[in-house]
Amino acid sequence: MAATGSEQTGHGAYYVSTPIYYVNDAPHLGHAYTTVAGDVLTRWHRQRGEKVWYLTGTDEHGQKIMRTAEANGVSPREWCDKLVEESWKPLWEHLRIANDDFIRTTEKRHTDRVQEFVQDLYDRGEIYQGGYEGPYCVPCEEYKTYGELLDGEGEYAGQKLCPIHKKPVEMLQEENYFFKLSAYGEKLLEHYEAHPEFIQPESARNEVMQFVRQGLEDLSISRSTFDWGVKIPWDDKHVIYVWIDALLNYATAVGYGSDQRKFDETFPADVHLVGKDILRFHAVIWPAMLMANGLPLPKRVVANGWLMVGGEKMSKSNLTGISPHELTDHFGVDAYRWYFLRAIAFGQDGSFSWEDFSARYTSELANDYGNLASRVAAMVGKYFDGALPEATAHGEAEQTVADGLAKAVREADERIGEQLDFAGGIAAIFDFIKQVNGYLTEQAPWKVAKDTSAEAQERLATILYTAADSLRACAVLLNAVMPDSSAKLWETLGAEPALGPLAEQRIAEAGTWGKLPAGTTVTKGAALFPRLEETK
Ligand code: ME8
Repeated sequence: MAATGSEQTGHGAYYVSTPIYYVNDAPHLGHAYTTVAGDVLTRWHRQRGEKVWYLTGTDEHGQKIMRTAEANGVSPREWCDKLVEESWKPLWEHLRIANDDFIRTTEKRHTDRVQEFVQDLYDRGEIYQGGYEGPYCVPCEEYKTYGELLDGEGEYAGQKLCPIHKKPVEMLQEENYFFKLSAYGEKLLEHYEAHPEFIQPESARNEVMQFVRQGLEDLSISRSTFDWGVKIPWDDKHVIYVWIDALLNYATAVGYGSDQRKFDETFPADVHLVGKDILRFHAVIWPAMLMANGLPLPKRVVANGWLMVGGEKMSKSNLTGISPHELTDHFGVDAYRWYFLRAIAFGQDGSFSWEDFSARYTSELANDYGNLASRVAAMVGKYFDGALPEATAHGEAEQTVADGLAKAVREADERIGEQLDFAGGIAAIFDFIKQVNGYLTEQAPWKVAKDTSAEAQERLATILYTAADSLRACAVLLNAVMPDSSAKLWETLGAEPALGPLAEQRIAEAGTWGKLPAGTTVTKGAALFPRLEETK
């Protein structure tokens, strides 16, 4: 975990969260998808010069984790410790996730505050004791309604199945505590109406509104049939329902009840990133809990679509053996971060295929981008001994490139930074790369170089400067998505001594033409995106 948001003082951090993931198993491509998206968003905002707080973590209580640990013959705590340290944190480091904090729901800083929050709701009369009976899905950790259940077939014939997990539900009957969720339906609808951006994308907003309009039931918030959880403070025969415990991580991790200053400058979240499966928890239950407690609501809950393999939602059971490591071994970490955001419109479902990844890698990363960088470095080396020449003959063709860059910056900033349209923002940057390639093909510097007249040499210098300054901007714009290759390119261009560290380059200035000063030392390093080995 590389905490890059160093100066976290003052007011108003841009606060982004991922779901805290269940640690019943190692992370898969779906978890990494949401986490990489959050990382790109937060790195982008850091390069806008904003203060940022990026939070991820793990959800460690509840029946699902307890049963998995039991099945593996260890205590839930041992199970979680091992997975967090050996699988989750290492994967995030490997993928260059620059989160500022990692919260585990078994930490005391969390559990104490969860108890306080729930006690406070109880004192306010928002919680009462009652009984409930209904079908429960342990993998979802959620009571289901009878209407949404599927009829089992084959090995599950005669049983009712969870529509998400396609596994039999269990009938639960319990005396437990209830949160008066039903009292918040109207207030939630008013909030959705007044803040159309609160739930994104639009399809997700519509689904939630329709659900709330049907009327909300009170929510059972405790369990007494097992004990792997946070105890209800006034009745220790019960543990707090894992979802109430989990949602509160967004408050406890940023100082709720412990560091008021930090809490005030960070909470509420600007963006809660979630998958579609857990949208209702974040867009219905979580804001109702906050309303009940008099706390401010998050600005946006943004749902990503499903990553699919062979048309099925990707999860442990149908992962077909592809782990994030298998992909990064072959394509590299940067390409991995880039591919899923580039290939799938954020918010929509998308199918992963090795072939599509290979094809895009070769055409966009290796050919369009990587080749451009190595050709330009090679020509500056060959014709100018590696010293970036001055652009003294800046003409119409160069101005068109400069205009193209300004447009790419505006579009990428709006799409990535504001709309979370990662695919659209990355496309704008790669369209610019194509434009620069087209410019080089037209200007053919390798032909101009053959003419030794002073005029031709000035043209040659201008063409290569134009391409190099374009690459300078690409390194800045792609740093959030592909930090390693951007750092390599920054080094190739000899930019750091003149312009300072890459991470400190501002998005707003990336489109200012001519930032890379003439005279920098351009070196031809290893290929940014080497050709793929034909192993698959
Ligand atoms: O739900 N496609 O944890 P979880 C896209 N602990 N995203 C996917 C995905 C897929 N195929 N599979 C998983 C939980 N995800 C709770 C959250 S938050 C207070 C508690 C991502 O381990 C997506 O973000 O089941 C989804 O919402 C999340 O992983 C579910 O992770």
